[in-house]
Amino acid sequence: MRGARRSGAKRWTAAAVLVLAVLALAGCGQAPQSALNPAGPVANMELQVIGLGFWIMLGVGVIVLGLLVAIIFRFRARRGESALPEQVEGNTRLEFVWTVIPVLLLAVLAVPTVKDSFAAASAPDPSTALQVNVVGHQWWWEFDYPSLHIVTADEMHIPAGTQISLSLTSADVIHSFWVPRLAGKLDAVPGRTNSMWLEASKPGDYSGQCAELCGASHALMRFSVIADSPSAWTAWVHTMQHPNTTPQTPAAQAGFKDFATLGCSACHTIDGTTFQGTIGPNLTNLGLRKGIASDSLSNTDANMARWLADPPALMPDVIMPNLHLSKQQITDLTAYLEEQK
Ligand code: HEC
Ligand SMILES: [Cu+2]
Repeated sequence: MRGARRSGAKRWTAAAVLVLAVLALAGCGQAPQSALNPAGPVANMELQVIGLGFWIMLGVGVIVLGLLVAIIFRFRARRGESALPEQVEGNTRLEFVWTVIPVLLLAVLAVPTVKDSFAAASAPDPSTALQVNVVGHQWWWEFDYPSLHIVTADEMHIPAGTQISLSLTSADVIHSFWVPRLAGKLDAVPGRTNSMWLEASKPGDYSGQCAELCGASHALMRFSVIADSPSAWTAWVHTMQHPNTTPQTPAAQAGFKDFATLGCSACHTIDGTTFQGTIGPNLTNLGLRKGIASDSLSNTDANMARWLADPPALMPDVIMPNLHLSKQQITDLTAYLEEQK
């Protein structure tokens, strides 16, 4: 009997240690998409509101649970007690107190929440902010820099230390633009323009994700914000504005022809060429990108070949059809697309 109780206690201790260890380990590892690891002023501001809410809730939790435990012990039935305790039908003063306190706490939370919501909607200095128009598509993001005449997809280069003004909309269903380390989420809604701003304090690669269920490949709708140093930014803008579009190798020359004849140009634009389709991503300087297919595959020749061979196999419901390309066509198209950088 004793032994059984002791091993029961051991089991409980082991379970408790395990649960605590799991909770503690959940905080380990890298956090490329954590709002708790902010990398710019908007994310910092938002983390402060999260922090305020956290401490208020922790305080409420400790007080309420502490009172609960104290009351359970203080008023428990003692041995030999059988009479019904005094029955309380209500207490106006207590009810008043536990209504007013939450109202006050919510009012305290509302002040920075409302203030910061307005502050996050538009860049503090619109005259120096860089404008980027963002369009969500099933399942990729289009980034249009009107002042620079650059359009790209899935990788948004920005200069570090600069405010970026974003205007968000969608070409089909509701998406949500979210780069957790730089700013909170904002919906991209068809027929509407929502605005927000963000800034990366330091150069780096900040990963983002569509945060609104938008169809079969929603989970693959990733993107990156790449914050460049001043020299890297100037170089990127120059390369994007002056793409080298003349195919160099024989394979690339064949790929260039295929691109025109196999229907690719009906959906894709390559700046500096006659390819001006707008249904799919702008592929200018595709070889510069680190990812393809909404940043869900790394940009290697092998992955490009897999993608061209059967896009719907990698991305369910994608608009780009399986064009039943031959091995040769895939090799040539890959050579053509990847050499542009
Ligand atoms: C009917 C329109 C359509 C046609 C035709 C089409 N594509 Fe696409 N393509 C798309 C769409 C839409 C995407 C975006 C997929 C996604 O990420 O959601 C895409 C994505 C891509 C990508 C990845 C781009 C990126 O931003 O990562 C490449 C490369 C590509 N297409 C090449 C081609 C080539 C080469 C052809 C011709 C053989 C072709 N496409 C034909 C619509 C089309
Ligand atoms: Cu989406």
